[in-house]
Amino acid sequence: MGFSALLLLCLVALAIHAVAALPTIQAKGSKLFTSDGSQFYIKGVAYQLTNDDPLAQGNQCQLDAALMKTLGANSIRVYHVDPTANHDACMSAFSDAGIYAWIDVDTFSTYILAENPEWNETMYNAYASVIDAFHNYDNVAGFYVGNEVLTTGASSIAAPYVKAAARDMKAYRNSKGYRTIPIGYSAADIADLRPNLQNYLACGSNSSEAVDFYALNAYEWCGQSTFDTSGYQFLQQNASDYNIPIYFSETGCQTPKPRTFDDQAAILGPDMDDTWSGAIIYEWIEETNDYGLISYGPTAAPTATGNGVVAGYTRTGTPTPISPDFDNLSNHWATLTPTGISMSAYSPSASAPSCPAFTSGLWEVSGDVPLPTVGGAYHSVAATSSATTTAVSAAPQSSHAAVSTSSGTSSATTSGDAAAATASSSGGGRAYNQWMALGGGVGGLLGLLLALGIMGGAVWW
Ligand SMILES: *[C@@H]1O[C@H](CO)[C@@H](O)[C@H](O)[C@H]1NC(C)=O
Ligand SMILES: *[C@@H]1O[C@H](CO)[C@@H](O)[C@H](O)[C@H]1NC(C)=O
Ligand SMILES: *[C@@H]1O[C@H](CO)[C@@H](O)[C@H](O)[C@H]1NC(C)=O
Ligand SMILES: CC(=O)N[C@H]1CO[C@H](CO)[C@@H](O)[C@@H]1O
Repeated sequence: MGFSALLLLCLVALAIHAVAALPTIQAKGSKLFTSDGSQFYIKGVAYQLTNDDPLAQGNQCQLDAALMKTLGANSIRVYHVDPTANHDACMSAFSDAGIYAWIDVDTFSTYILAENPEWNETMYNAYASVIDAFHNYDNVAGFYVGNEVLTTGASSIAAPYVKAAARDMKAYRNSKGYRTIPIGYSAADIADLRPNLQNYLACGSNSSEAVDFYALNAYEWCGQSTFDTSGYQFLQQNASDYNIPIYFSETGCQTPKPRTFDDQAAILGPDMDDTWSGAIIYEWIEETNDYGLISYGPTAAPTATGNGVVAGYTRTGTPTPISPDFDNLSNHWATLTPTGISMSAYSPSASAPSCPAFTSGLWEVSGDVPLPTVGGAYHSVAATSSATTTAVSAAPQSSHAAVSTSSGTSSATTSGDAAAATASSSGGGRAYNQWMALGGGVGGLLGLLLALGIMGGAVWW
């Protein structure tokens, strides 16, 4: 066998490998596309089994990816990763199952704080290291520079820091010659901030300074509801002229049970599929917050340890679907396959929204202000004047009031539950996790106060 035969063999092997890889995801205008030119709609699941990086445990990923494939998922969202770990086994397990990953680049020690926002070199380097670690996997769909950083109008002073992080990570991605993996933000669904935050992160004449996509964690549709009564019609109205992709980065109210996931028919159907790019369901594993689609075994004592048990739940092993929730979601997704438009036939027409004006207590950023540089500060007019001390106790109340306004009178009670669910799961749960992770000191105390404020708010309703 000569050299050229060997070369041919190598080329064939390469070609087979290339066929096996998934087409990559990119943003064009307000839509997501695969590199083979089809519009891409997310059917996703939030995947975080413990505080540790779930993409560093190959065997576990294989077990989970196989069942996610039967669910009909094409995406996962992962909140915390360790850029120094090896992710090859997990990323190929998910790739083989046709599943993309949406990854948060911040973690417990590096996320942007709403009350005391910073965008500094430590954070820059940490976010960049996650992009370095993952950019080479074809099935990385996108990165988030933040999750639910802003939760009140007063905390809008943190928005320029979020936007600066996106600007710098996009520039970093481009400077390294990485493919244009979309970089965006995952927002809490706070009616007070709607549509200001959404517009702010996309606004301005320089698209290098805007996020590549905007994603929303929304729990408005609970039990028997409809596009018109759930509040989704307002989400749709606010997004119909949006110039960048928008999707649900968390959704799936879990009261009342069983979960029916009827909202998927609105998101992935004619009501919304011309504007929205799908949804990620919160969440894969069943744990205290009771949003799980699967479990790994019976509940354990809260203090039990060993055998993969953390905080009362087994978090490794073979996943077992929770019935009927898992099948309900699977049945919906099997019937919902929007095709959208092909990339070549699509000419984006929407221009960037205008930057929202300063409105005291609601949006405290004055239009298209210069963004902070790394290590630099942005000084808004109101940053020194207002609500820093009242923000924690005011937050749950204003989001509650806002949600019931947005959802219409007939569903005020259920939407109140949705707000409580959001606060105690993704908001309160995250604050609690942050407190756990920080352990003590000033950060721990702040986390504890946040957790008590948000959870106390949820109970107080
Ligand atoms: C950067 O900001 C983070 C998050 O606020 C903070 O924990 C860290 O101490 C800051 N680092 C530096 C070097 O200022
Ligand atoms: C757009 O923003 C980028 C990143 O801040 C900057 O490097 C570039 O000079 C800006 N372009 C214009 C035309 O202002
Ligand atoms: C956005 O939604 C809010 C309700 O959440 C509604 O009051 C407002 O009119 C909507 N704005 C647009 C531009 O559709
Ligand atoms: C869409 C769907 O599959 N809905 C089902 C969810 O589960 C309940 C309880 O088993 C069924 O009644 C629904 O038909």
